[in-house]
Amino acid sequence: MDRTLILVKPDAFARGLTGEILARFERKGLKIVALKLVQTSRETAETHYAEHKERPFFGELVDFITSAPLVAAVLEGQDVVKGSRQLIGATNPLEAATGSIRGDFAIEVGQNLVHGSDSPESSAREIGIWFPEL
Ligand code: RTP
Ligand code: MG
Repeated sequence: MDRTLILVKPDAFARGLTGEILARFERKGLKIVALKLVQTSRETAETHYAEHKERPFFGELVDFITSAPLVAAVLEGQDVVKGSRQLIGATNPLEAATGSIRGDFAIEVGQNLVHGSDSPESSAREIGIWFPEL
C-alpha cells in the first residue's frame, strides 16, 4: 500500500485545526499509520525542504516550520500521495479550491497549514526523515 508524509504545520496546530485536518484524510479513506507531535529542529526542517534551498523564501520557511510544534503523520492508502495533495489544495491558498484544506482555512502562502509529499519518491525520503523507525 502507498504511503505519504503529512505535516500539520505550526499554524494549523496553533489554530486547533489538527483534528479537522486529520479527519478529512480519514474520511477520504486514508489510514493514519504513524502520528507524533514534534518541535522541529532547523536541521530537520532544512533537510525536509532541501529542494527549496536556493529559493528566496527558504529562510522564512525554515523559521516558520521550527517556530512552534507541528504534527507529523504517515498516511497509507491507494494513491495516497495524489489523493492527499488533492485534499490539501494548491500551494497558494488563494488559488486552492474551496473544499480543500488550504482553500477552506488559509489565506497566506507562507502559512498554508499542511504539507503533503509530492511524489512517491519524496514520500519515501520524507518518511525516512520524520519516522526513521518505519
Ligand atoms: P509543501 O511542500 O509545504 O507541502 O507545499 P507545496 O508542495 O504545495 O509547495 P512547495 O512548492 O513545495 O513549497 C513549500 C512551501 O514553501 C512556501 N512557499 N512560499 N513565498 C512564496 O512564493 C512561496 N512559495 C512557496 C509555502 O509555504 C509552501 O508550502
Ligand atoms: Mg512541496
